[in-house]
Amino acid sequence: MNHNATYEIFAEQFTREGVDVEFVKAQLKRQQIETPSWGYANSGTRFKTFPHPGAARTTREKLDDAAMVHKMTGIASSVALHIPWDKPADGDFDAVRQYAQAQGITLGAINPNVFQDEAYRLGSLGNPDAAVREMALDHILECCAIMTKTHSEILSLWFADGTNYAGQDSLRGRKRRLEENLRLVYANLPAGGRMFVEYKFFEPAFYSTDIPDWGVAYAWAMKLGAQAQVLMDLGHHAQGVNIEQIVAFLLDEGKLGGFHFNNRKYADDDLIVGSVNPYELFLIYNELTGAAQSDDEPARATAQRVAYMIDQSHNIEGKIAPMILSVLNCQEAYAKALMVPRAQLADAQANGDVLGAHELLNHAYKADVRPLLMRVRQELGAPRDPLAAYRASGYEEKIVSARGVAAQTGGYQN
Ligand code: RM4
Ligand code: MN
Ligand code: MN
Repeated sequence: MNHNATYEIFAEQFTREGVDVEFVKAQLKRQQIETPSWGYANSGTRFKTFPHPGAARTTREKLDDAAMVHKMTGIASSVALHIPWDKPADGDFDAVRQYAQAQGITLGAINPNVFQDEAYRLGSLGNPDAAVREMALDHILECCAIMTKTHSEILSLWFADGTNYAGQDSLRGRKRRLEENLRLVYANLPAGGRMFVEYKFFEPAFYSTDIPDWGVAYAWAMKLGAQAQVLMDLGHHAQGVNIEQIVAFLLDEGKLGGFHFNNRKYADDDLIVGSVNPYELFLIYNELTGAAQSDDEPARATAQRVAYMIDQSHNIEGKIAPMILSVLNCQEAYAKALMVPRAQLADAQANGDVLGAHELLNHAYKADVRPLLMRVRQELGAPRDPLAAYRASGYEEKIVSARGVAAQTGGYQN
């Protein structure tokens, strides 16, 4: 059966069930997923980084690869930068922005790096040494200035800060130092800029982490002000945590800023989003879509401003193909969330119909949305099968011969 016929059957079936298929399609065409510049370079685990032939070595190469992901998917038009990994030798960020623009993409969130310098052994903004705190603060303020040049709206803050042993440092002292400095960062945000506070329950600190969970990030965001919001990285929770419930809470409080999408089985695994638990990804999108379609403020407006970003570290699966697949998995989860019959679900919930409500949700989850997504891509001018199109494009062969294989040791490579 050809693609058009499959789509017609899909549209007919779900229209009969009450789904506004044209609306679903229009929403899908507006979806945006930001990819991370560092996902195109070699990165791995602390044990070994397996170099991928053709992996990007420079920011321009990362932007070229991100542009390719956008060309294949049609919905990944921006790239997050990590500073200093993406700092040009001449400091000319205007040129970086123009280069991105020429490739058909834009620059997104700015991620300061306050965890790889020797000085940060005991932390950055929470370090017991005032000189190190100042050094970290200066770097983040430099990132605020970079945001203006890159036309970035978002400053994404993640801190490796914490302690490894009980008694190593004062827990309250660390909290106070961090708070004092976060206030200074907030005060220096460029006009219209948003500051995201990311949490992570452990690693690299193993006894205590200064921003261990969403509650602490939420407390800072509340204390700092309206431009501060929480960044949720899907790999930064303990096993079994109900992530979609955190999403719902933060949306309702107007404090969910954005996501770092990835998937995990055990810890901060940084695997392809949707690869381990696609149902969880659907349930997250279900909360976001439900809020965006509701009349509840600030949940509605907050959901509509959420920044969807990928934060993954591909060690053995290549770079560009797994990034394309990650974007596609987000697209599929969103499509299914858009298929949830909101009014019927609300009725079932109000009537205490436990299983009926559950079935309504799962009926959407189980829908085969592939014909719909092929149609959406076609209308966006992207290939119907992005992974197949990428493999057939010759791009991988081109970058392998142009860039070669870089020798690696461990961790993230600049
Ligand atoms: C952290 C966190 C940050 C990311 C670094 C590289 O675990 O997820 O967002 O920038 O890794
Ligand atoms: Mn992250
Ligand atoms: Mn992480």
